[in-house]
Amino acid sequence: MLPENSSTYQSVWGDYDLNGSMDVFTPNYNYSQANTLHRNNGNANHWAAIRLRGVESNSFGLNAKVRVKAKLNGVNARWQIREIGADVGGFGENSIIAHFGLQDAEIIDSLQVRWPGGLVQTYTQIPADQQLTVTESSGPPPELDWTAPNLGNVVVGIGQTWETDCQIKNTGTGTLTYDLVSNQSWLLVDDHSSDDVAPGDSVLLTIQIDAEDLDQGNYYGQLTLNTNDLNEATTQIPVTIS
Ligand SMILES: [Ca+2]
Ligand SMILES: [Ca+2]
Ligand SMILES: [Ca+2]
Repeated sequence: MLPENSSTYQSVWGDYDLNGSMDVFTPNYNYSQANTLHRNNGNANHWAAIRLRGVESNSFGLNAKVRVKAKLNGVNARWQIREIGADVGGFGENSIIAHFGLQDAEIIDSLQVRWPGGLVQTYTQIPADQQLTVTESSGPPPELDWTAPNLGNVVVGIGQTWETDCQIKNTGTGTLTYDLVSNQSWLLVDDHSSDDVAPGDSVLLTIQIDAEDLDQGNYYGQLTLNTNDLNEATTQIPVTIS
């Protein structure tokens, strides 16, 4: 993996490209030699990455313990644990994002974060294959309640616009924060694209497809809804027009 005559004291781990597989970076102490990054092309196994944002504790969540319980190979529900640290050595540090390999598990049964100050946060039924941010909070949890609009095959005449409404509701007991992002200039979300929703409240969004400047043909886009409801943290909605 390392080039010949490479001079190093250590390597560090992290999933820099978020493909679910850990990559290795080796800093070189000899200035005339390059550092090396080994990109791991990975495999089909499921995974999860947990990033911490401390509020009362230190902001990286150093010394926090992250535990994940999942049924590996469909049978044994087992716990795995990572302690967030920055204590590897003098030439580099491992990623401070807790990374878990989950084999065939598509769902995390239980995620538990124990902060250095003693606070414990627990979440259940979280989809695998994503990076989640857990913010230190003793407050009650939000609960996203919405139905993703079906935008799978919208027929919009060239030169025309089309729109639909979509309601985002918070049926939980803590504030819901969301962010709805489009990856195409012809796919628009009105000015509530990012907001806070108080418990019991809801927000009505307008999603618009603007084909005014498009040529005849098929177009593909995607909306992504990010929220602080951990088991519905990311929802992707494919949008196709013809
Ligand atoms: Ca990777
Ligand atoms: Ca939820
Ligand atoms: Ca829900």
